[in-house]
Amino acid sequence: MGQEISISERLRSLLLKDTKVVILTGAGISAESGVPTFRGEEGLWKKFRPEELATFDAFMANPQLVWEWYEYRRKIIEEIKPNPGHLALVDFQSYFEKFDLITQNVDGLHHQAGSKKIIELHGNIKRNKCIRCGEKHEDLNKALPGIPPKCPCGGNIRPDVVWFGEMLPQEAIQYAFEVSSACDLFFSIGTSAVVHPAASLPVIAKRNGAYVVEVNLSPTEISHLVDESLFGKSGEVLPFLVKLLK
Ligand code: BJW
Ligand code: ZN
Repeated sequence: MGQEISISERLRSLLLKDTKVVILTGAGISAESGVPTFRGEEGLWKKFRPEELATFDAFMANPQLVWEWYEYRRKIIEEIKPNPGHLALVDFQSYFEKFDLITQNVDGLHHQAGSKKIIELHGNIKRNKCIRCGEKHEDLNKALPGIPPKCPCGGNIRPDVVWFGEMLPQEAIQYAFEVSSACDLFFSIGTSAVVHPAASLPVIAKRNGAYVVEVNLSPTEISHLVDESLFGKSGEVLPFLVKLLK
């Protein structure tokens, strides 16, 4: 069993149906499902340097290596399931009348858990698109073989995710800023909060008067500004919070 979880009276008092809630999740929420995180001791990028793999320039320089890295990660994701942290957020969604779930994750596990209307800031690893004509390739049956596969137009196909230096999907990030600035209660869950613009969302929420709570194994870049840190596994802390919803 994990550590004992305790929360403030203030947070308890905010767990009401008409509280406007925004959730931001990161790789940590999927860690208990078996998805490696990016940073930290077990992070994916202990083995691979991000600038070698998660940029468009890296893909252009070594498309095979980058494609294979994503194939390796897709295989992991295919074999795993949402964990109690993802499932708790489904309960949150059905309890709170105003609720938004924003994720930096590309693994689709919130969707698989049953959450609705998920704002995916960094794309989705299961989708692909052509770097030349932009056509989306949801499945690769129509693609021509190769590593990476080719679009019928001749362009290389890449994962439909957001790499460093690339713009986030405009509608998604705009909506994320809007709801974060207008919420009462903001949770930053399982993210190191170092990658922008996602990492600005808790800051914006705080600046606009929201009560900001982080759920993480250890302190993060935003620990100094949040109202409350709940240290523990999200797969334990979030189900604990669900039990407090009336
Ligand atoms: C647990 C747990 C458990 C573990 N329970 N917790 C402002 C300032 C400085 C820089 C910038 C800025 N604005 C933009 C930038 C540049 C850049 C950036 O942010 N750089 C910083 C790193 C310095 N941002 C961008 O380039 C973004 N684009 C952009 O801004 O466009 C406009 C622009 C264009 C051109 C020029 C300038 C501006 C795009 C960012 C795209 C990020 N993409 C990635 C890869 C996606 C595809 C893929 O998956 O391969 O997204 S990077 C990677 O990091 C991935 C993640 O979504 C993202 C965040 O990581 P996350 O989720 O926080 O994971 P970790 O591993 O860091 O943390 C896990 C946490 O969980 C840890 O804290 C653990 O403790 C915890 N944990 N187990 C609870 N069981
Ligand atoms: Zn094409």
